[in-house]
Amino acid sequence: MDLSTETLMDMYRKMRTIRMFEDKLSELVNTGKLAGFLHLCAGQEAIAVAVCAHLRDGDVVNSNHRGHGHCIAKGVDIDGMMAELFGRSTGTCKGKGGSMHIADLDKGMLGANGIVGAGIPLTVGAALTAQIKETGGVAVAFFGDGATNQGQFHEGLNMAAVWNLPAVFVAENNGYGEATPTEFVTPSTDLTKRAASYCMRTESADGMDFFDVYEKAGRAIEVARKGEGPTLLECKTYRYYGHYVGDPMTYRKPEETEEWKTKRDPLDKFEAEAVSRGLVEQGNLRRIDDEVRESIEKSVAAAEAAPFPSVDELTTDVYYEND
Ligand SMILES: Cc1ncc(C[n+]2csc(CCOP(=O)(O)OP(=O)(O)O)c2C)c(N)n1
Ligand SMILES: [Mg+2]
Repeated sequence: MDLSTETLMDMYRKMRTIRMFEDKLSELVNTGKLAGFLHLCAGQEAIAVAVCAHLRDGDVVNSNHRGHGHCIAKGVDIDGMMAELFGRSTGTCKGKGGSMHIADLDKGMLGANGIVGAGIPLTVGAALTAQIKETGGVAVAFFGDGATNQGQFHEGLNMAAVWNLPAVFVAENNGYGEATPTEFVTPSTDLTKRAASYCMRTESADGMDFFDVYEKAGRAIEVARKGEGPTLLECKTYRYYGHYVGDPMTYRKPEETEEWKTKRDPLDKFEAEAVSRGLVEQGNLRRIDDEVRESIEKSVAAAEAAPFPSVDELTTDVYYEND
């Protein structure tokens, strides 16, 4: 494996930040301190971090409604994100986007998206731009299993394949779309089969295993960067929270969730492997835990103290003016 101790610790820090960010949001909503409709990605951290580890500054990602992890993995600042969720003017989008519309173009984060599947054609467009301008850039779409039943998925994959675009389509197959099990609405739970009709290369990874995703995403991104076409990368995973914060979760048994949490947790798995191979020291990981916890607490305090956008901000950043 080509990962240094320093890089591994950085990967762990990012995964731990996503986990603690999501756990904190759940607590804030449940204690009435934060309002809004939130979809948390705890359990799915390894995918975002392992994929984004291969991306460069000029590369871009598109996300979905469950997008906090993708933002953090692509380098969006958590203070800005927290303030955004609190609707404050210091937020990533000046408090006017919220959870499902966080975008940070400077970081190559083209946006979370509340419309299931909508990040896919945006990714195709970004990949086409990279191809035409010969930037060597790669565009990545993160989406769920449910999105693979959308027309946008099929149209997007078709176009990316026909034009041999530098794109990677990352399907986070967490077994459910809202309360519906994947097998109830999708003929095969092996989503890579869907790429066959577009003659697209595929990779299938254990989304709970950072190292597996890292290896397969690395190949897919390298192929795209070399101009050898797109890949559909399926990552099998699980979301620990419900579809949204407040979901009563009557459609799945608590034992099922418990099994994933206790036996397949991506952070535990990463730690067990990295420590047993002598790549990182456990004490350093605990130090990172403490630092991340403190940074999340600070981001909440700063967000709560920040002002709301003023009324004259209402019509700014809404329409693009061509000057
Ligand atoms: C076009 C569209 N249809 C329906 C919805 C309502 N909706 C929001 S999330 C979701 C489920 C998405 O499931 P999946 O793609 O598997 O992502 P997950 O929530 O599991 O991460 C649905 C149906 C929507 N937002 N957009
Ligand atoms: Mg899903």
